[in-house]
Amino acid sequence: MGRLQEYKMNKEDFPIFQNHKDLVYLDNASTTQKPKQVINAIKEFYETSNANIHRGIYKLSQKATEKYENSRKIVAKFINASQKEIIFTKSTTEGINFLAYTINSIIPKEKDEIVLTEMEHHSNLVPWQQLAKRKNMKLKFIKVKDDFTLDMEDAKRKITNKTAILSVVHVSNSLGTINPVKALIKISKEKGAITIIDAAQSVPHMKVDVKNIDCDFLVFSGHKILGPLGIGVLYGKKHLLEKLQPFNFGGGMIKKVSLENAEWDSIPEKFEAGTQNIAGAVGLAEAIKYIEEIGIENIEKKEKELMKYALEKIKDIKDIKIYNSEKNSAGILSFNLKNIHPHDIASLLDDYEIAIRAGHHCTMPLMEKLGISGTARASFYFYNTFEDIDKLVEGLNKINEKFNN
Ligand code: 7TS
Repeated sequence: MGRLQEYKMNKEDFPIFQNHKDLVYLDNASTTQKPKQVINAIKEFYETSNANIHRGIYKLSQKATEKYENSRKIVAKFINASQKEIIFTKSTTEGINFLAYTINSIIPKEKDEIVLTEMEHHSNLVPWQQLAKRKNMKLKFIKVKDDFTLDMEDAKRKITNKTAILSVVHVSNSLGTINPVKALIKISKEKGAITIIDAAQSVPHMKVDVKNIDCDFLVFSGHKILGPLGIGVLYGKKHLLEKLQPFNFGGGMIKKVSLENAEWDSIPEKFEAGTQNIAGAVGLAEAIKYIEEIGIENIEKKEKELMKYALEKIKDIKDIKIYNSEKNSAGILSFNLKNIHPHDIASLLDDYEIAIRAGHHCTMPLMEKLGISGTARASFYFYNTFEDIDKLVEGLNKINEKFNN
């Protein structure tokens, strides 16, 4: 068949699949399942190393601090950043909100436009709407073409000398489209804009090198890359993080405090006020080690094969409409069946133990543009199999037989 050798790319390490033997999990864009190595690393942290970090003189606290900082190092290396450029957050959403609250400290007054795309997740839209309202700035949106890719001619028109911020999604969670972020960043740099990448759907699935794409900031969530819930990453270029004002104030982020004033610690501590999700960082680092053992390139390759196979099989289903760019899509399959609401598709597939997502996927403006209320979405990760796709197709055919005959 010429299928990829599966390396460790199977479900063996994932206890959820032992506990749900028939589960066909195709909602990886929402959150991924966790291998036992990640679960054990978190358990081990609490059993052997739990203490608060950066403050204890005692050995246990030093051990916890070492583990936390080592996690930062592992994350940094994974995206080709330096350790000081990695700030732990709660999630992608928190990272973008943090930027929307602090970025004004580094943008020139005469620049008052924020450029996004029509395919942004609400997390990379609503925080900017709020900033625009607070600071009287203007939002502009790069158009999505009929083939579900970005209109780069429109991007060139919309990104101008007035652009303060370009914030774009790397891989669309609704369409799977892989956006040409490097080219968008280059255009924006020429106009002196700050560039932000929402990498929630790219970092877990493909090689992302922040130096290569040359973004100023990049955010992603741990739970979408085999890691635990409640830990995320904000990458920022060192010289910009040094200039940026903190958003959360309190313990752990100061150098010196008097009754009236405070001086900030250096980066990254300046942005990590209060007790951090130490076990979350440890779990995320373990997840990245797991990914590195397989090789992110191998993951990308397998998901491409899964997607190609899925697109080939699914297009023969009666009355299906597909919302993917055939040439340029990550492993996110978006579709509708005639006369059947996407929620009904998801609910009927659930009867066959197939878990997919249905709805607007937190991209309501995109759905409105497409003239639909939502789609059914199957999203893959490396542990998915060709058999999972066969079962999805079989399920969809059965649903069609029931409703469209
Ligand atoms: N940006 C993109 C592109 C996303 O896909 C998501 C979550 C977020 C931001 C927000 O991430 P969070 O970890 O802060 O919640 N996307 C989805 C999804 O597609 N289905 O559920 C969550």
